[in-house]
Amino acid sequence: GIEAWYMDESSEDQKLPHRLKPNQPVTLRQLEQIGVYYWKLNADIYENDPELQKIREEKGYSYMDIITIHPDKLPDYENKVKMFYEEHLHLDDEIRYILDGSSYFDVRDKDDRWIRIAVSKGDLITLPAGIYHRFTVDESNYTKAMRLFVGEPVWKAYNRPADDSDIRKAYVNSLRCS
Ligand code: KMT
Ligand code: NI
Repeated sequence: GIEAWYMDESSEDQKLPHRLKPNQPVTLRQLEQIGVYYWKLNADIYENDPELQKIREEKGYSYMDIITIHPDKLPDYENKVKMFYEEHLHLDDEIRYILDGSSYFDVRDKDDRWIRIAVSKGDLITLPAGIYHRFTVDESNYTKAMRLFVGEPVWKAYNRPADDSDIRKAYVNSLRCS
């Protein structure tokens, strides 16, 4: 399963865990409250997995592709790693299924504190449209992930600040009644 924790404020290497001392864990329930959802699947059978198929049908995840984030596989690796780490939001949910390796998704909580979510093989995670977030590889420098999308993918990222956008307002509003 995934593990999540509140991050320290240090500007050291983004690939390090950045745990507080003592560690301040974040539960799945807390993640759900900010619209982050999680499934555990068997990544060894992703090419023909009825469980994945069921989720895709129920959620309408018609699109998928696979990205390998590794210095030898992804052109312009270090620049892309930096880019993924810019705080941003999207107009749609970000849905990622980790097929191999490990990495971190960071999301802002209701009080604007960073939560770090460690994902690895078999973790399917969804971040809601409008949430401020970022992504980084960890020290392993390797993640293979399936990117899922409802319909034709729109990858555009809106860097913070995007507080006046309708999607941000809708997301912030959704937090009040949950
Ligand atoms: C994103 O949205 O940050 C990415 O696509 C990065 C890699 S997906 C595990
Ligand atoms: Ni994103």
